[in-house]
Amino acid sequence: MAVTDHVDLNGFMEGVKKRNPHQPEFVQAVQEVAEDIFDFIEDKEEYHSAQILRRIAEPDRVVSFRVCWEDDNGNVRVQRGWRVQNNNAIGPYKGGIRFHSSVNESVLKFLAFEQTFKNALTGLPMGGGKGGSNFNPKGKSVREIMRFCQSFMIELYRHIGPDVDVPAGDIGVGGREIGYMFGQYKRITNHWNGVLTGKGLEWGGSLIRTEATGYGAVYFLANMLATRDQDLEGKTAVISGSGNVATHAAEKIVQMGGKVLTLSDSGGFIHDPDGIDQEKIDWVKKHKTYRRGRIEEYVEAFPKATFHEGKTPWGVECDVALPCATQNELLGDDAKKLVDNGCIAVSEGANMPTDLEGVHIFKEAKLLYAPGKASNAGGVAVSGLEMSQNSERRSWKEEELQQMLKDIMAGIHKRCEEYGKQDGGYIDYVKGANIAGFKKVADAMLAFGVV
Ligand code: NDP
Ligand code: 2IT
Repeated sequence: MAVTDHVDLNGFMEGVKKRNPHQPEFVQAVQEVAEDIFDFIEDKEEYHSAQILRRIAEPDRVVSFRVCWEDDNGNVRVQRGWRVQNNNAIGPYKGGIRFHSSVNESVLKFLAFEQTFKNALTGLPMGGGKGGSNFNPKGKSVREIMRFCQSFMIELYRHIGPDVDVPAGDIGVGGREIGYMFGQYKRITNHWNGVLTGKGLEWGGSLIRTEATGYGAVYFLANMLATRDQDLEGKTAVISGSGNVATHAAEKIVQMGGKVLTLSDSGGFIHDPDGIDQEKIDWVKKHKTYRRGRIEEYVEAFPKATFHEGKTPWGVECDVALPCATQNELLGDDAKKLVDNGCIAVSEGANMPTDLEGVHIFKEAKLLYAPGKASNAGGVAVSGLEMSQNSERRSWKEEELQQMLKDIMAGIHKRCEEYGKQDGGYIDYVKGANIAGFKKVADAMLAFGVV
């Protein structure tokens, strides 16, 4: 008899907690997946006896390293860097790099675990990984950021490669940081290859990679609304964050006829009742990226807007909501507020922005609710297309890539529908995404035997 025959969901989670003490984000991500997978594998002995879920929830490896760099005053600074290689059953490890003071092993393990399912959902051959550092880019000069990126790559380069592990951007890591890291990788190895994605267009990057996560989250939202014969025309949207994902999600909402009411950062949120149109979005992009400003300064440029210090935007009445900042930024009470205020759909641009209580509230209210691993997969999908273009040594046209992104998001929606449709027609996107992602990785792992 298989060992796991004796283990129910609670027993499994007890083991995960015991093996991963002080890693609440990782435990949370595993719990959300395990809740669905235990139902799915109940009558599937092959997954039990091969201990597939237990193996996916144990990273292939976690590399942790010291990163020393010198600040502009000549002080030696010491940070910690990591690369979590969670699972490479269906392709090379793939996933972003995050630079933020909150980064630790738990956060990166949760992100690498989620990435494994997300990448499988795209239909492209990519395994799951994630990396980063507790380096805080806020207030650092561009030279300091460059020196940090170079020092980070001096260790990271030996763990990555175009057929091994392909990092990209995430919070605090955009085109500039990818440039510094790619330059250093090339300098150390003398190889020009597709080892990183999110590269500049002049040096191997793909068109629409920058926009892809935010645009994809809105395409996914439109796919969900279509199941209820609705679209975005005239809908009001509440968005959190003001970085890459948030600003491009806002842009696509506006293009599809919606009205964006809010954006935020770690200081609070701005509410613009007139709507944040393309001109205002362009202002935010410049302000946050190049001037590295704060969102509260929006109200000086656009005085009809208000700034709400230290608050998240979920109390603002809206039709649709897109959390696009960070994990656990939308809690149970926030989910209740959204439901009570008549919100009909939530599409996550961020990874695990909604806590478990919030997820359960959305599901009970039968909201159209897409977990990040489904709705924010557009970014990594176009990263996958960047890898293909690098291998082929050619660049595809913008129209081709736009169409591929739309098709990939529609494909993910279909896979979620296939595994998530409930009696009565409600689509449980969390369940659909978890099972579809799991099945693909699990079947590959079964083929490899006990490794
Ligand atoms: P950016 O660094 O461009 O922007 C991050 C935004 O989130 C900023 O507005 C930032 O505010 C805010 N933020 C970050 N941490 C916190 C926090 N602890 N509390 C409140 N606000 C916070 O990152 P991205 O837009 O790339 O990433 C946003 C989310 O999307 C993340 O969850 C990321 O994992 C996810 N994602 C990103 C993808 C990509 O392609 N870039 C792909 C798929 C998912 P502040 O300036 O104050 O720090
Ligand atoms: O969370 C994510 O999917 C990303 N940060 C993008 C990863 C990638 O490899 O493009």
